Amino acid sequence: MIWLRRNVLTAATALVAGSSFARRAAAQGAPDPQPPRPAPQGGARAPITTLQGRTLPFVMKDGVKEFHLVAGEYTQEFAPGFRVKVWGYNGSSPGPTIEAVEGDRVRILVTNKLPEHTSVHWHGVLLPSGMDGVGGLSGPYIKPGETYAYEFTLRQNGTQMYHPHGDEMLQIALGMMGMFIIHPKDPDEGRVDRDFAWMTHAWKIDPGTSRPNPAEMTDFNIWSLNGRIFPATLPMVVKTGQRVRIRVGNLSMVEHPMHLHGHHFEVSGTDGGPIPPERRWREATVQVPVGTTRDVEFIADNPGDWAYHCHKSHHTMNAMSHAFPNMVGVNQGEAAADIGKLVPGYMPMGRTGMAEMQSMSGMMPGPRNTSPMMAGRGPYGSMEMGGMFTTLKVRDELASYDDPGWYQAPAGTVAWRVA
Ligand SMILES: [Cu+2]
Repeated sequence: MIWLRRNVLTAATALVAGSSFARRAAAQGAPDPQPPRPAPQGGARAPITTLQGRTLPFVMKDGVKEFHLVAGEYTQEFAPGFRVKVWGYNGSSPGPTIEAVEGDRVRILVTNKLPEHTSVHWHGVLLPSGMDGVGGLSGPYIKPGETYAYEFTLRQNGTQMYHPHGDEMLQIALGMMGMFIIHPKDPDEGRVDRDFAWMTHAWKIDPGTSRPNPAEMTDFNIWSLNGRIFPATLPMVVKTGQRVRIRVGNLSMVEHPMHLHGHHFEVSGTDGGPIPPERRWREATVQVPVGTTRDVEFIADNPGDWAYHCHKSHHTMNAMSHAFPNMVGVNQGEAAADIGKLVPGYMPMGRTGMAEMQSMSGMMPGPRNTSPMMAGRGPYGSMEMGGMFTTLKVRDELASYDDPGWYQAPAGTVAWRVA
């Protein structure tokens, strides 16, 4: 299947998510995956961990927390060797997480380094109409080169977001978005030990190109968590017994059912704020609709390496084409031999499934600047995943929250071959 080879199998390099990639990403100006952070304001509240990203710093000016977002175009490495021209904030897409406390007065300066006007809408934040950032409706646009100030007092807590509200189709498609997390005033309210934030996104980036196509409405091919795709996503590392919150934002065009293995969680919040304990419900998958956020909470009481991923199976794959016939169950034997005479190196694929493509990753040449459709190696072999996939690593003992490596399953606790 020539078209399979050309369109679907886009393997060029073996992908190994590791420290060398993180170092290289840092050297290119991308944020350090888990930078050292000062103690959180106001006590022992767990800070937000934006894996592969960071929290936006602020300065105090006359009792106001002043933040500065810079909108611009950046080159971002979604996975080793796969560079994408994104629009974002302060060097990345998503932009840095804004973290503040209920009751804070915040001033957010926004400088526009884009070639066209923009604005910033504070999604779900309760504020005066003139601060809402809908270009033309609540205020003027920020023209290229200009800096505007948005200033308001936070009178809620919860998981909110920020994004442009002007040429939205293009600016959001190219990556302009970020999380805006407001902690409760009382640090004991909703207290957790680990607090993770993920921003999902869907992109159309044709293999071999680096510009996301903002005209795409439905046929996306790259699915990211905090601006990276598996296996370049970092694991959530927690200690056994810790209370964990995972916050997910969705400003893509598609909903994402986010599934956690090994644990049940309670859905504890939306972009409408925290859900009172008596009204929470238990799930192992939470649907994160378009244009909203979901928080989930659980006790990490099950040591191991647990998959955390969008449950749409096409969202846990990397660059792919959907324009090929269904070859599952089709015997290509004789035709393959005939084509092989004409096209050196041709090999038939897809009859028994597509897992065979995974084993080809890194062996066959593909277009430059893309990522294998299915990738990632675990302790027992290839994982055949991509896109919106990462892991929750629960350990009884931890020296730090750096990746502790693969779980060493106790003897007799791994499924075994019987025939
Ligand atoms: Cu999804």
